[in-house]
Amino acid sequence: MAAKTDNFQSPDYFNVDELLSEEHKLVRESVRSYVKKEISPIIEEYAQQAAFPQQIVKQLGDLGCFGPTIPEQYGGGGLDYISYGLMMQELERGDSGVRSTASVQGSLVMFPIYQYGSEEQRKKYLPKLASGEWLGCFGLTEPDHGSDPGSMLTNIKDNGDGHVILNGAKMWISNAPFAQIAVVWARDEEGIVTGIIVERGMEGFSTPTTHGKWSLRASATGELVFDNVKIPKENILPNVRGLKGPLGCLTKARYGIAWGVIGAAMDCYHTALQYSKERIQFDKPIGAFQLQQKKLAEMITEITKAQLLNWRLGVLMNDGKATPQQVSMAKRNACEIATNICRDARQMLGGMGITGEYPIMRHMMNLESVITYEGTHDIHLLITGMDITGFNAFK
Ligand code: TGC
Ligand code: FAD
Repeated sequence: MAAKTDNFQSPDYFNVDELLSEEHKLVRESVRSYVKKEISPIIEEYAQQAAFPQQIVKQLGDLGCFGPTIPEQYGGGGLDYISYGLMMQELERGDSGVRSTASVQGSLVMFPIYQYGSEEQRKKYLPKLASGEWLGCFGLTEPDHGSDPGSMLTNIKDNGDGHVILNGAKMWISNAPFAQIAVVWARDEEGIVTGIIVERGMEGFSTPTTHGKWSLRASATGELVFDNVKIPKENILPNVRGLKGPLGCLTKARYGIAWGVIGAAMDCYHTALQYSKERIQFDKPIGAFQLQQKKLAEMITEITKAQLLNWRLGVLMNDGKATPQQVSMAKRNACEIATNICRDARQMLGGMGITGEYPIMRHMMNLESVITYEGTHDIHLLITGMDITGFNAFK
């Protein structure tokens, strides 16, 4: 397949750019240029082959996409949440799998080590993760416990010699097959959820690859299997206990997804708009027909609403005022509208819409994962439902 030229132009119908600082725009431009140069030309081929483009790990580290909100002294970017959101938007405009790699590394591996780790753990792991020298993964979901991680079975037991013994299995873990370390959530002997850093090479630890995905094909997914893995106690994250530990990480990553999927939606809108001006049927560009204009008008309306919601959420995050429930609403809304936009865009391209000549079908398939992971669409609806009524409809 020939390498692709990327002529993406970002829609900004309500001049949202005026709400951004010069730094925000610079960050966005640098990630957008990177995606045009290094991701768009190759990503379709990797997705078709179901292969992970390993070179992006170092590239994303060099670009500052790993842990952009982590302080610079640990190798992070020291940036604000709007910069972080814009980075995720641009990466996912390229491919959800690329954004996934960055989300997991920054929000689910670096964030817990920074927030819940000891100073020694921060110094040992964060700079290597920030630079892309090491890749990390996050193990919460288990084969029998997905939406309900509080029922997890994976456990650690004190070995009495300064080590714990880890047993259990995690499933659906992004980055697992290539990760040097895993932040794993397991029950301790009191039954309390605890975070622990597991390193590749520890005896009894393996990461089998998950095959056969029709979605996120350019992202590596695997299992984490722990068979009596002996781990030094100093690998336990000392500053958090309970399910709020992993859920706190998810809030950061879900925030990034809310921005990210709008990138995928913008790419599909841009592609469909261009196509509608060029494709002639019944002697007219298809963009001149009302039914096609309805699709495009609704796409840009939803993109614009989501851009404004993301910006406002970013301001709340910067002020430390955003609630996890607000993040859930933004993640759910963004995934829903992005999924619908991709489907409409695909239809606008007719038969060409199902091919790898255009990015739409890839985005569409990717979004089926994104609307499922980090809390399914229905779980986020129930989070909003509980927040507004006070009734818990999960259990
Ligand atoms: P619940 O009793 O509600 O909460 C337990 C404790 O956690 C606190 N909490 C949160 N804290 C921070 N952020 C959040 N989003 C939080 N949600 C809850 C809560 O206040 C409580 O604290 P405390 O101090 O009282 O102990 O817990 P529950 O067992 O009833 O479960 C609630 C539920 C269903 C909402 C939650 O478990 C959930 O979100 N389920 C979905 C699971 C999920 O999202 N898994 C994601 C796995 S990771 C992943 O998918 C990565 S993909 C990455 C990629 O490739 O990009
Ligand atoms: P289930 O929880 O079994 O849900 C099945 C259905 O039941 C869903 O529709 C759900 O909404 C519904 N449901 C469940 N409970 C309720 C309820 N109380 N009320 C109403 N409906 C309900 N996990 C990680 O830990 N780390 C990762 O890096 C990671 N990466 C992933 C990458 C990919 C490509 C995928 C697909 C998943 C990944 N996940 C990861 C796992 C992901 O978070 C879970 O798939 C997700 O949380 C849902 O869990 P489940 O698949 O077990 O579905």
